[in-house]
Amino acid sequence: MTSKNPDKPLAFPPGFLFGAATSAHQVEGGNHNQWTVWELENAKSLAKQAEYKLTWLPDWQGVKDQATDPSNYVSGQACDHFNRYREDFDLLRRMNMNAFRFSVEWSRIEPREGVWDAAAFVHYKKYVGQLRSLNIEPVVTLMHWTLPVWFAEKGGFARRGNVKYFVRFAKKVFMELGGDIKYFCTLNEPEVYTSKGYYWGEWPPNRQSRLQAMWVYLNLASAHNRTVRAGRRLGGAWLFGLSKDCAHNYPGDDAWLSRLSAALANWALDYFFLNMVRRKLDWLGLNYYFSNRFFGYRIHNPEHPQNDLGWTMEPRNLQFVIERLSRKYRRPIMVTESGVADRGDRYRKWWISASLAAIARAIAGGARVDGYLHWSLLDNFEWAFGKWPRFGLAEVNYRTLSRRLRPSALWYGQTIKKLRR
Ligand code: IFM
Repeated sequence: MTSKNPDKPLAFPPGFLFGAATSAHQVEGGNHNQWTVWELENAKSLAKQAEYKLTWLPDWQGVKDQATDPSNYVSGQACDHFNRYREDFDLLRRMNMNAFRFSVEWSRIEPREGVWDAAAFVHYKKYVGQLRSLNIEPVVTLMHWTLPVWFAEKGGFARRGNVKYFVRFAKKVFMELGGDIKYFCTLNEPEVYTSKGYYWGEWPPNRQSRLQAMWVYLNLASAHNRTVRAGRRLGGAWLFGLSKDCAHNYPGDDAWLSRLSAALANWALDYFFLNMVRRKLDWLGLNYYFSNRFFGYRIHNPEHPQNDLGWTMEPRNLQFVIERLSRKYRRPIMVTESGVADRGDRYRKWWISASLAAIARAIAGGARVDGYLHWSLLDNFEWAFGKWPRFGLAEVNYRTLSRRLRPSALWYGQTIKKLRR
């Protein structure tokens, strides 16, 4: 599936979705869920830990003041996107985008068990309506890591019996909002959610148990499958997928151990989960940020530039991940996230341009790719790192809440204009 002519001008199929992505908790502001509770409990210690854990970052001096300030770790009003979404959708329009991925916040919709908040649905209906009026295709995520407090207190996804609550929430969303939606994304990055919260113990609920992590992972697969089944029974013409974080794992040499390690990484990190849900996928969402080059069982990446979070950037390898997943699962792929933490906007244009070229090569080689949704539309609350990492096409001033499209965003907008058919 490799392109025969890598120098061909970029070509994308008619209707290809060029857009951006966000998640509710990271941008909306004013939420009350298990993450907001955790942030308030941990802000001081995260700020303190930054003083010794983050000093190795490429731009530590530039981010130090924010990273050592406890208020950085509290999402609070975030970008106030909940109230300013019209202004933000205008940014999409200015960038000539035709798609936008966002999540609906379960804790707003069902703040107490079995109690539905009509006002939350009114809000999301207007929100989706506004996108439609701008001819922007909504891609709706149901679970982007935040949970209502009552659900977390019941044990969240660590209990199989709790999956039914998620399915009930999803059905409610299908019935209330489904009339205007084509693409539903059930889960965002189940592996990151599980490993950070239950294996490494770094995120809520701070568990470190292999057994529990495995159980949560299996329950998430079940949640996806049951949600899609429920959605299909309702009879809407929806297309269901999920967003899986997948890296390009590759051997750095010909040694059998390097090859085996890369293959095992693909299996353990991607196929194990995807094989459980493959029958219930109309499309596969791919979140791409990383490459892992194996020498033996160790990862040693080439000397490429690093983004502000210290992540090595190799956007062109997106092609190989698309080709691998496309060969294995034979589903349309949608790049539901890909981006860089880059407060100086030094790398973003290069990242986007290399990513689009990678996608075009994968398409030319026979893969079906339906969209590229850049992470992220706005600077936002980057979980346990707080607000200092800047992923936005639009820079957000957290004091005044004003937005400004970065130069890379203006370039991306012009590029979309040329590429859209
Ligand atoms: O901000 C996150 C997002 O919530 C999930 N995918 C990765 C992004 C960058 O870390």
